[in-house]
Amino acid sequence: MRVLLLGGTTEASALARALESAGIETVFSYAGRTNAPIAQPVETRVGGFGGMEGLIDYLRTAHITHVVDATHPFAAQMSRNAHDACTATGLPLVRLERPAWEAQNGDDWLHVPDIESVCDALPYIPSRVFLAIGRMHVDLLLRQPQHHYLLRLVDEPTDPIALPKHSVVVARGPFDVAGDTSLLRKHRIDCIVAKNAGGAGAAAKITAARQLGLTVIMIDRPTLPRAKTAADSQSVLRWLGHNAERGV
Ligand code: 3Y8
Ligand code: NAP
Repeated sequence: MRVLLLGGTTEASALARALESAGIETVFSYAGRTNAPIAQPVETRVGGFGGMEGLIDYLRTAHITHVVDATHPFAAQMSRNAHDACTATGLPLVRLERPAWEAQNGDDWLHVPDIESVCDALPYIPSRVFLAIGRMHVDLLLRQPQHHYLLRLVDEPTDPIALPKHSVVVARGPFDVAGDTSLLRKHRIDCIVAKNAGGAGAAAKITAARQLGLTVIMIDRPTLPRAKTAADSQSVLRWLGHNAERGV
């Protein structure tokens, strides 16, 4: 058995530790989006595969027998490629999925279907907005230049940020409620833009927003192809045990 673990999330790192402890041969895969991704206790590869075809080639040349998609719920292209490549090769695939966050008492959420819809949900009057969606989609907010944006990025930005009024905080999660509460207070934030990432690593800002009575513009998840899913590491290990006779 040789598992390809498509990673880049808190849950993927926890699963890598569980697979290593179970003595299951594993290759952890990063896209290579950050300068210094967290080291993993298993063999690790960094970089894209070259689309679905490149992934199919990789699965064959690397003698992969099982694929676990533990990527972020917004890493939709990777999940689609993994689904299509496993369908084409007949390799077993499971997706490690963390439940979406659900609004609780005291939450003030505005749901938007995708990142492109965030702008229309922002208030018109100049506000102070915590844009907690990384660096890839910042330019979409240029249509609302009147706000002051707080950006939290994993690495120092290499290109200038086009938003006329912004501050940058460089930090890698997982984050905690005390830290996010003081961040929101220090920057006098009025509203937060967040992806419905689920999981614990990004949830602190949602809890802090509830406690501070702030509006959250919540971006709903993209739809992914149907696949076998698992909720935690133990379910994946059971799935691997169940499928041990296939693909070896
Ligand atoms: C490269 C691996 C671990 C994984 C930790 C989780 C938690 C902290 C919270 C906020 C939101 C955001 C962002 C975020 C979080 C975890 C998890 C998570 C959100 C690393 C990592 C990689 C990435 C890529 C990066 C994206 C960006 C998104 C920042 C490592 C640290 C905003 C998503 O500069 C860039 O290009 C960054 C790109 C994709 C979204 C974007 O579009 O900018 N994650 N994040 C992975 C790879 O190369 O394959 O560097 O070690 C992983 C983590 N980020 O093991 O502890 O599990 O969700 N990541 C979002 O949720 O909105 C930050 O600030 O509150
Ligand atoms: P994406 O848009 O779904 O994928 C774009 C391309 O990046 C893929 O087609 C693939 O390139 C490559 N790629 C993505 N994940 C990869 C992986 N784990 N290993 C190897 N190649 C990968 O992905 P994304 O949203 O940019 O996310 C990139 C990484 O950051 C993923 O590991 C994800 O788990 C992590 N992450 C993303 C977010 C987020 O908000 N999107 C949040 C936290 C962590 P090829 O087509 O060339 O194979």
